[in-house]
Amino acid sequence: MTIKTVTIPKISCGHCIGTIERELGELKGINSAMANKDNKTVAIDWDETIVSWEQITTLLEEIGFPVEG
Ligand SMILES: [Cu+2]
Repeated sequence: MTIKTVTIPKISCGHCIGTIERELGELKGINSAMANKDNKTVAIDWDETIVSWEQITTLLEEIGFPVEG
C-alpha cells in the first residue's frame, strides 16, 4: 500500500468532502480516502498494483477537484 496526501484547493464544504470520498471509494484499489475541509487536503491510501496515481488524479480532475501541483 502507498499513502499520499495532496492539496485540492477547490474543497470548500462538507459536500465536497462527501463527493471526493465517495468517488475515490468506488475506485478499485483505493484502501481509504480521507478528505479534510480545513486543510483542503485528501489523504489517499491505495494499492499501486491495482490503480496508478495517474488514474487517481485523473478521476479527481474529472469530478471537478484537480490536485494542486
Ligand atoms: Cu463543497
